[in-house]
Amino acid sequence: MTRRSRKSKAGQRRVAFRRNRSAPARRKQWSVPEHADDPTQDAAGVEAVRAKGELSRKRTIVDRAEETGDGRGPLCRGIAAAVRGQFVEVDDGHRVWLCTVRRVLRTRLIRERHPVVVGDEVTFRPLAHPAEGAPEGVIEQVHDRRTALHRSDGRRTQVIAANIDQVVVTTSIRQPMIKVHLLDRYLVAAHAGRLTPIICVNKADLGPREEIADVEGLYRRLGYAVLVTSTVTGEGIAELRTMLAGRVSMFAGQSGVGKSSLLNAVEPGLNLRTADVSADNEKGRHTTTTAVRLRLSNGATVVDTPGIRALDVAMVPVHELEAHFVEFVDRVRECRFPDCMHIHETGCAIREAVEAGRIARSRYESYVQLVLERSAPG
Ligand SMILES: Nc1nc2c(ncn2[C@@H]2O[C@H](COP(=O)(O)OP(=O)(O)O)[C@@H](O)[C@H]2O)c(=O)[nH]1
Ligand SMILES: [Mg+2]
Ligand SMILES: [Zn+2]
Repeated sequence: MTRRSRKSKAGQRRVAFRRNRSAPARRKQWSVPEHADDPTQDAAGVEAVRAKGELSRKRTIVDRAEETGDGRGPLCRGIAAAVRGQFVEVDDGHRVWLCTVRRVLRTRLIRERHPVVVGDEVTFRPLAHPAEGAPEGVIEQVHDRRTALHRSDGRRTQVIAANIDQVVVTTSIRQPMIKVHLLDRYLVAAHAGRLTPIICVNKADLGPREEIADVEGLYRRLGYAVLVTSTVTGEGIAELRTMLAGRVSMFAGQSGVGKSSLLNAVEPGLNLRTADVSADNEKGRHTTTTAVRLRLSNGATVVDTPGIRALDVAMVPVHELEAHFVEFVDRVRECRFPDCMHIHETGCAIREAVEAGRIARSRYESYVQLVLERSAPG
């Protein structure tokens, strides 16, 4: 095996995949022609099998349909687990490949900050398999995203993570202080991306209990799943673990609220880095610097993200904002004007509901903030 690994360093890029084959290949000319006379190739190549041992390693040669026939070797499928600068860590289900991105992909998607984001399904071409360190490759294709969480300032849209099922919008009440408007923006972004939000009120041990109950009550009444957790007392952790099982969940929320700590509590041994919140300014330091996708033992897949202070949701057209505030939806048709923006129009059913206490003022303010910043010049 070591001998063959060294060979791969010398540029024989197919060796890394051949070395696990049960029938030892003896041909010197690895690269051409592709599998034409190789009866074992089909079995090894048809499907992504996740079994243990010898067989499981073969699945790296994934899909015969993806052969390019250009003599450059097989293509593999994987999922972007982390994006670090120009490098993407691609998880093929067994190991992590360090990949660069084919330049044509980078230029084609010029409006996005990076053509590949965490959670993207990619097809990559294996390059080298060094004896030490991660195997290397080049991403040739990014597949269509099933879902995506976006942020946008109106000029540029950034995908925060792709192919996720639910967003765990995490907040504390104190240390740092809750930012309800940020929470509401996450809910809008989740709705717009067709993701299910779960609200997680963490640091329950710090109280104050009445405020926790207020937040919990408000969002439960709106129909959201709300968890109250503490990584100190263990409150709500089992419930959180259950809600993550079998799904792909992204943890979002401002820095220091305990996203990484929650994941560590859900899965002992994960050892994600966490930060102390400085008592002076109540701002968490950014220990999680890039989004990472991790698999947990209960079949959950989680994406830990660095905290962000502001979330622009300009990808949602201003007239569609009301549709993402669930308590507005049934009331807007009672507004006098059909194109009512619910800001200063007379006969506005939304504003009447706010005055009557049927819509929470904090929610209405979140909405107004989003509308006004959109109409602000510049
Ligand atoms: N009191 C209390 N502190 C917590 C809790 N969860 C996390 N912390 C602390 O809050 C700080 C920030 O946590 P971290 O997980 O890094 O937050 P992240 O930035 O959201 O990932 C760390 O010092 C944690 O020990 C909690 O439930 N209660
Ligand atoms: Mg973190
Ligand atoms: Zn109105």
